[in-house]
Amino acid sequence: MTEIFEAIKESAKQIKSIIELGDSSKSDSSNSTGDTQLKLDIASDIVIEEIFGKISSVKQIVSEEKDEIFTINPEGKYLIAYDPLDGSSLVDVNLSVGTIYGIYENEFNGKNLKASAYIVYGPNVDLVFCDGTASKLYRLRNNEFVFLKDLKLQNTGLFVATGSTQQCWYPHHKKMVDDMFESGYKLRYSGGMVPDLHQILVKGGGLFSYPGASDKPKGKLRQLFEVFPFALVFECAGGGAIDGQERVLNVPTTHIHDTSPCFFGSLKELEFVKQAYNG
Ligand code: AFP
Repeated sequence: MTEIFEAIKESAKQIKSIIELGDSSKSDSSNSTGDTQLKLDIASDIVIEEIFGKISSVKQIVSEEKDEIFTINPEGKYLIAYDPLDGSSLVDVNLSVGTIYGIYENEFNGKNLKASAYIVYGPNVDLVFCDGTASKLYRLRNNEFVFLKDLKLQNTGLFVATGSTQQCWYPHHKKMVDDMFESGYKLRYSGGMVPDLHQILVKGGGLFSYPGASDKPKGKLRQLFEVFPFALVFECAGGGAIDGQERVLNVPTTHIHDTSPCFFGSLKELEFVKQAYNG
């Protein structure tokens, strides 16, 4: 796992440099789910593929930008699913973006997720690594990642990040969100899940939701590359992650690009979700 952590840190430094080069224009290709790729998406994907392609403990890698799984070392132990540059469309409006990793064993599914990590490229470059017991925050200083603290969620928080298109929300979801605002929660939503979730984790509490809705009944965020890695981070920080009913890491995966409705937050806020979604 140490060489994977080192590879994550090296990839982060190189992707930071790519973002600073500033070419956020569209490429003439699209990814496996039809999204138009930015040159940044492709360049970031190449960085990670090259770095992880040299690690003997890695058996397979799969990118959110691709449809095929690549075998690196058939004798390797770990399966890596990654989103090379989540929220890349926000670069040209100078908002924070991120990279997300899920580190699995045996199979790509929630039950086999052993560790996860994410990087936020913003005013600082922050890295959170979760080994399944603690979610540890590091910050890039003088080109080295320095440990800052273990992330700990309070039982409740102040912020809600409300994803998906509001006109498509189911009535019970809209009522839950309206009730939360009525009771004083503040909206914090940038459209980038990595900084939006990082804010709740660092500020110590709140709720991020990307629900199923009439336009996307299974939500938008992808299980392997986005939902499961953050679910582990939130659980290890003393919070949780559900799909509305159950622990999201228990949701079955049938295809590598499966999505899931997802709610990440402090325990009190997740109770609001369970009440709203379970009558
Ligand atoms: P892009 O990668 O296409 O910018 O989408 C970012 C994202 O996957 C995730 O980071 C956000 O939480 C979510 O989409 C925002 O989606 P909505 O714009 O539908 O709220």
